[in-house]
Amino acid sequence: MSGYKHHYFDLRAMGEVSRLAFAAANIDFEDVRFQWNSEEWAKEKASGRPPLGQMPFIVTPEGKVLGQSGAIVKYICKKADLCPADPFDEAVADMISDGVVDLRIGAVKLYYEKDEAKKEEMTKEFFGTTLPARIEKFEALLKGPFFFGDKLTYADIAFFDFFNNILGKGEPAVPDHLSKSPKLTEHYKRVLAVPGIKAWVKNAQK
Ligand SMILES: N[C@@H](CCC(=O)N[C@@H](CS)C(=O)NCC(=O)O)C(=O)O
Repeated sequence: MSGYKHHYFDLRAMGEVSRLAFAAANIDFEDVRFQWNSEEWAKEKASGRPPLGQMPFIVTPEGKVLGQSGAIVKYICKKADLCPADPFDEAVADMISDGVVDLRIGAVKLYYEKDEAKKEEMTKEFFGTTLPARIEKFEALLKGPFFFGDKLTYADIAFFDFFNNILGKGEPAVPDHLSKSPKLTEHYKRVLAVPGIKAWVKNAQK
């Protein structure tokens, strides 16, 4: 074992992208899972160990602790050389990853909306306008085969996680939302074909 420990709820949600980064990087890790609203998590949180009081967080083999899914993904990808080499490209990779987080926040808001009429309106807006517009922008940024040419980076992992995990319920099939973009459909398939990712998606809890 590499000595890394990843902590998150026993769910495929915000902490799945950081699990996926470990898988893409071929770094094995202890997948520590807490039950939602459990006493174990309450105790862990009260201990002060999670740096921002949230999950996911990781503990490195040296005992260092890091939170925030985006920071964890980037750290693991730096370790495994899954980052663009050029500083501007790295900033673009951050832009893409943050652009995916915008979508993730939008999708999560729909899930938690209690007012049915409002939820319907928000759902229409998100899937009819926000998501297609962002897909078009992402397509324009794709150099191919990955966002930064031949090299898989954390931008590809973040993008894939949103479509596979958040919209596609962790199933390997290309989600319908990408059907109007042959380039991004191809990109989804390429990321899924990365051996560590393929194995993770196949075995991940559905
Ligand atoms: N921006 C953070 C959000 C983390 C977050 O919201 N974590 C939630 C679960 S998805 C959490 O830890 N909730 C439990 C709590 O706050 O006690 C990230 O991307 O890691």
